[in-house]
Amino acid sequence: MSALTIDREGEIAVATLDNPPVNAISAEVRRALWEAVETFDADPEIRAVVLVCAGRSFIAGADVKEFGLPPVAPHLPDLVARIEAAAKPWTAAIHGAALGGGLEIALGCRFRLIDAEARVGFPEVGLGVIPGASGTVRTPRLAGVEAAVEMVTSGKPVPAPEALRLGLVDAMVTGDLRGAAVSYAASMIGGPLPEPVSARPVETRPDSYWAESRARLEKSGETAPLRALEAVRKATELPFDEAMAFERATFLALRDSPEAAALRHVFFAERAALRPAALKGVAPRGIGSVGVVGGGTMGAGIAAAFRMAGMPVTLIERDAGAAARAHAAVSRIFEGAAARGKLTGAEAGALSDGLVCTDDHAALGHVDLAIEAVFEDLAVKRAVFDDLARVCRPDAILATNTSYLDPRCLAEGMPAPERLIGLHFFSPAHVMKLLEIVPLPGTAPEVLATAFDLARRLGKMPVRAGICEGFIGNRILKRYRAAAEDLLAEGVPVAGVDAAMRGFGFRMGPFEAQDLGGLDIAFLQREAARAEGRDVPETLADILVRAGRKGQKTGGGWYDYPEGGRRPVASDAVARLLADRIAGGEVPAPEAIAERLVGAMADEGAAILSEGIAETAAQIDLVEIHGYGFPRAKGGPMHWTGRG
Ligand code: 3H9
Repeated sequence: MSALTIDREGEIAVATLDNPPVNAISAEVRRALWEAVETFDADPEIRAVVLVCAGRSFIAGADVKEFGLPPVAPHLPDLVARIEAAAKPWTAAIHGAALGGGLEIALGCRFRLIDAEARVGFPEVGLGVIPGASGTVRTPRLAGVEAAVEMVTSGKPVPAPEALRLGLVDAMVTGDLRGAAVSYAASMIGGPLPEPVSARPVETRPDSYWAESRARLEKSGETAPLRALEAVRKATELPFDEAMAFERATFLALRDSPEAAALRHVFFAERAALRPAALKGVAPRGIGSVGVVGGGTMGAGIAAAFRMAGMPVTLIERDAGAAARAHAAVSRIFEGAAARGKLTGAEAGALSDGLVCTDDHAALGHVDLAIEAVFEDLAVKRAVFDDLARVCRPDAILATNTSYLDPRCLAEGMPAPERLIGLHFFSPAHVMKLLEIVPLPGTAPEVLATAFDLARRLGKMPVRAGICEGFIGNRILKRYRAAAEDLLAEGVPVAGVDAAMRGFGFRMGPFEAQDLGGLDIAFLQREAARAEGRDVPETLADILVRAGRKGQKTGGGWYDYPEGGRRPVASDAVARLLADRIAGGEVPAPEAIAERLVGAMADEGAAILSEGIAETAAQIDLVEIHGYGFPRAKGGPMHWTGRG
């Protein structure tokens, strides 16, 4: 069945595109649209055309699945030009989203109507490319240079009212979009047509404008936004056809780049992560209210995350004073968001008001989900779990936020094991996207499905993790840190390792990151394991912590931080402390350092995969990107090393 159905409404042909799930433009869709233009042009009874889409959205863009394949005619820029040159004027009726190639098709139409709830945009830079079918060339002719630059370099979609204000669309519709588009198209029959967008004039801008825009974009370190800027500049300085040729060549070159391949890998991995195949058809439970036990940094962040997703939260602390402090800590998160303009003062107030902090466990009697986020100690956590089993409804889901403990030990002998699960948030929990979901042997499928559904509602990236020390993320972190210490032992300076990883694309290197978070947490874990009689070799970090160097909070860790500042300075004290563990040697190039450390991450990832702790290499990549700052444009350690 063709993706395009044709209906007639008097002299108007209504072409309905139906290519689920998001009407992406595949080769078949391009062919069908091309044939439709030819057919309508040849039909004397048709005087105008309306293009609408079935399903939840107008066209969401070119079919990203085809990006790895050779381009097949008719090519999208030619199709857009063919629609624009049609003898019968086309009207695009946009609902949901018109993105990338979808918006480009709309720009080829003579008229554009938009549903008031819809949005339009060019998200291509997020895939490491630029618009490739006239987005950079037609948009400045319609919406002006500044708006075009903002849209194609940021990738952010604009809502319907803004699209109308910018002149990207001709009218905004509330209600029956198809009917409105047919009436609109009919009303234009016989009248003078507006010039096609390609024939409209475009303003130029001085060199200084382009230099400033470039300087602003260079900070991100990404290639595609800079290339998108160049393409808009060409659109203002060259004739239409030459600007189109530049845009197309740039699009094709970027499409074949390793960066774009990595970003496509992440794009599909992220979408697959939200809907695990194993849970297809398993209905999640509705979660209307949440309890959190523990109001420290982690508990407060978790409570804030649930409040921001609109769920009422009850937080339990050990006494009334601690409960009041926890309430203040969570409220500060909302106030901070309001100060940064992310929330209004009233919204921040409402979020605080929906949080109850108390020392009375019985207050959790009504919640659908309770999460313990207390101190990382088996006995303490087990006592909390026992309390929860006592006070919560028998069907409430009970979750542990443990990062290192074995949740099976925590749950041992508890009644109703089907409702127990691990939900491992990352600090700060209201910011970090990663959520490791750790099913226990007895966890019911619908409890697991509920965890994935919750992740979606919280705007988190869920990854299912099997049980082992550190699950996926912290296990790889341990290996990464050990490999970084190996480099120090071979004579690479601390700052040399950090600079190499920043050069690779991390915001911070492994040592400065430890100084920020504190060296003592991992140290205490190693000490606890040693106390249990396990063989945990002395790390270089242990030597620093024993000397009182726990990171920025103690004025020094791997670096010195003079006068309580945050600027790291190479430390003579560290050099002295580690002197007899460090051999002199040839210092590898930064690229070789990064290759070695990312290789270590991937080696651990491969072990994790072979043990079934992670289901796919792509999920390991998501853990590193969303939990540990791995550069998205490199696709994650498994992808980058060719193992994913
Ligand atoms: C482009 O257009 C280049 C042109 O300028 C030039 C060309 C020459 N292709 O996100 P969802 C799939 S670049 C293929 O969960 P939502 C997705 O994988 C493109 N597949 O839905 C998933 O599949 P599955 C520029 C696509 O309702 C399913 O659709 N456009 C594409 O939360 C549902 O996706 C973009 O970058 C695609 N383009 O959000 C738009 N898009 O069910 C990217 C989606 O098998 N897309 N799929 O897992 C989006 O932003 C969101 O999908 C959208 C819907 C907002 C549309």
